[in-house]
Amino acid sequence: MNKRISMLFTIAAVAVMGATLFGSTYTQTQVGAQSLDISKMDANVIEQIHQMGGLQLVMPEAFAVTDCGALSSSGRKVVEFNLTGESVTLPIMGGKTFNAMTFSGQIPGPTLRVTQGDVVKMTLTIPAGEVTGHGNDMHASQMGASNFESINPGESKTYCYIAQVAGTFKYHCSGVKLIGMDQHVLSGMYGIAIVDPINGYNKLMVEKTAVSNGKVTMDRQFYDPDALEFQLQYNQLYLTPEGNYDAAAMFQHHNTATVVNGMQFGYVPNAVHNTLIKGDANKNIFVAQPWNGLDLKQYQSQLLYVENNQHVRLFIENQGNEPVFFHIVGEILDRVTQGNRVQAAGTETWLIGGSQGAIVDVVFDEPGAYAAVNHDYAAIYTGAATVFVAGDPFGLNPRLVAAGVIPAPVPSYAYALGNPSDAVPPMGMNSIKHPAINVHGLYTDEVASKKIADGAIPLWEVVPTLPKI
Ligand SMILES: [Cu+2]
Repeated sequence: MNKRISMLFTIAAVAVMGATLFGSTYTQTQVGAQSLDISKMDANVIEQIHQMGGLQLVMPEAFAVTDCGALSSSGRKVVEFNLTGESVTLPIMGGKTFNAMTFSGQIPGPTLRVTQGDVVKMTLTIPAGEVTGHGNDMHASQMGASNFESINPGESKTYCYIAQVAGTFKYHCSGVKLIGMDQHVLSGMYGIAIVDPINGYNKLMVEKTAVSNGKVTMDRQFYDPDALEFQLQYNQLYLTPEGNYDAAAMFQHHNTATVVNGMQFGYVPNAVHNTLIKGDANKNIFVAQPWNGLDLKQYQSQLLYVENNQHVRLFIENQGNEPVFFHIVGEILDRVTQGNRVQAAGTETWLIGGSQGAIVDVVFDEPGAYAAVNHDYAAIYTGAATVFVAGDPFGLNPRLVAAGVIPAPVPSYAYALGNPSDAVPPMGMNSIKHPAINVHGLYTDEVASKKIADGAIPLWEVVPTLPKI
């Protein structure tokens, strides 16, 4: 057994333990010290605030007080960002569904990508049949909270702002005048805005050592600012057995699931990898394969493929209530940036608090499978494990070429299978184009169809037609 396969089995062993925990204590406290007994809260006060119209009395302005007209003719590039607020039913691991709230039929919502200094013109539309009003709070903006008021079903409103600061920023539903904000966000109404630095990203320095004339010396490696990019958004689900939002569980930090881009274990090996590596779709190479099977279409788990010695940039956002201890098993984070300022270099783990973003740059030196985790064990075992595969660790190139799946050896399996659409952000000024994109995400079927129309590969249709290897 070679080293990399051995490592994958190590990950699998971790997953077995996770699955065991799942079965016994599905909902458990991650941060017990922060528990709050909702039964002791003064319900009259909350009701009183509700009766007063939420925060309207103290912040009486209308939704769109920003002057889109003046900003549109200010000489800045105007980027329109259109969202809808829609309640839909979506799957949860294990075959059940939950009552989700979404921006534009997907969790997370669409990613906005702009350059520092651009004007963002955000329009939120609530369809006439929607069950509740919604709002939108973009952390990339800097304006009074009254701009994020509620929009009623059948209405549409717009606000504008200048994206002044570079970085990764959350956006989220602000509920109905802040009432129900927790339910709306934790049911799926969140996304990110990536604001690229006006002068582009900096080149990446990775510290290595070398042996020269019998001495061990510093050997700094420099990488071009252009990078292969991914987005990873962490959150929790708090659900009743019927799939409804469970506020009492939220106040006690008793989460039902930890999700990355809306799904538990959404980026782990699937039946296709079993077939490729084991020759049998049902012989798992990773024990936790909850989104396995081509029949799951856009919900089937998919791996993240990168090349060795390639600059990889990760846009990470913690959308949830629990801290994220971002760590990649088998790697050191080469650089961590927030607001285009380097916060750390050569660090093992980076703490990302609630509603905080970070940009992590990393180079995967050796072929292998690497698990990016929230290094909170409760989070790992409830869904926060994401597997990157660098290079050709399974030695598939000769077999794929011989079978005619690919014409020549490839530097990553992305050339054969693509990378998952929900993990790939829109292109920016220093983005390396992914060789292919496959359809993957907590999407409605309508959104998945649109991804296919835009060129993403529906692997559930394509894989059965590929030559056997
Ligand atoms: Cu909402």
